[in-house]
Amino acid sequence: MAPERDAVAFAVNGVPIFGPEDGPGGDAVAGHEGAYEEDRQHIQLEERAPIAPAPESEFHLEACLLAIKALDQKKLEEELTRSALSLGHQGMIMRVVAPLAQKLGYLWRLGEITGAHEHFASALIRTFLANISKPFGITDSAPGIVIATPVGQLHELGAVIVSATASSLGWRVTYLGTNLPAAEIAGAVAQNKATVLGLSIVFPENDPNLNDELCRLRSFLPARTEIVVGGRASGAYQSALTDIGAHVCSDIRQCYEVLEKLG
Ligand code: B12
Repeated sequence: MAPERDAVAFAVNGVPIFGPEDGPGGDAVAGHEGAYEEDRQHIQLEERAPIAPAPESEFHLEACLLAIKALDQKKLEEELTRSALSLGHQGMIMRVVAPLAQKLGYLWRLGEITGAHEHFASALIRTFLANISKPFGITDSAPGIVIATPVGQLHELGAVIVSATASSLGWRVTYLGTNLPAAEIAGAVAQNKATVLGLSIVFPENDPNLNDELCRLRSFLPARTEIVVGGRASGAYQSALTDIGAHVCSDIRQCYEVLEKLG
């Protein structure tokens, strides 16, 4: 039961003085636990600290970060391989690679790593995931998925992570890379007889053309093609995504659930 938020004292002029839990953001923990119904504007931090990983994956995450800070390609490959061996393919994606990509942005923003570290890590993770996804030996009868980012979306890791996820679940993946116009994406869906299209939307959150581009893309696709969308900026295009009937995934765990349902 949540305690009442009463004044802890009164000033000489009768103005109530509240405890620190009533200061801006001070009741975040209680709010998180559901103890209070928040009735003030929520405080939005510019960039959320990544969710803490499970203890066994934290070790791998830290080791990868050290390798990235040292720009040590061999070490990073070794650490990613070690995490795949100890956590499995899905565990490595969900508990090491996905939080690692998010933590990179966080550290970059703090000035703890540079753009060079970020490019180094993105390039290596991309190749690593592409290589590790190959041994799954997908057959022609497997359900097909095309994965891309729409025009103006240049960040690739979300799409790469989803491609690796889909192939680990037995999908026949056609990965198209980034920044592709609607007609090109729809053409690839038709050519490879894909039943699902996966789109990653990461940055920017305010592209005035993207809503129309998404609607155009829907109109080029067969009605039965399911569209699955994720990425940190996808919420900014929610109304267009609702209009086109997209399944929106807020994280990689949800991506697994949706792909398992559609497969
Ligand atoms: C790598 C990276 C870069 C690389 C990209 C290289 C490449 N080849 O992709 C480089 C260095 C080029 C770059 C450039 C820039 N970047 Co950048 N970048 C990143 C970083 C570290 C990862 C990006 C990424 O791919 N994320 C995708 C995944 C990993 O994360 P996610 O969006 O949360 O998605 C999760 C789920 O939603 C799901 N998911 C994602 N996609 C999909 C799709 C489907 C279908 C499904 C089911 C699920 C799914 O999987 C993810 C894992 O759980 C992010 C940090 C971050 N938090 O993302 C910053 C970040 C996105 N970048 C940022 C910025 C500001 C920039 C620049 C403007 C910097 C600059 N001043 O030049 C430029 C913009 C370039 C442009 N025009 O777009 C900011 C954006 C802030 C904002 N306002 O939104 C971030 C958040 C960093 C930060 N903390 O400030 N970047």
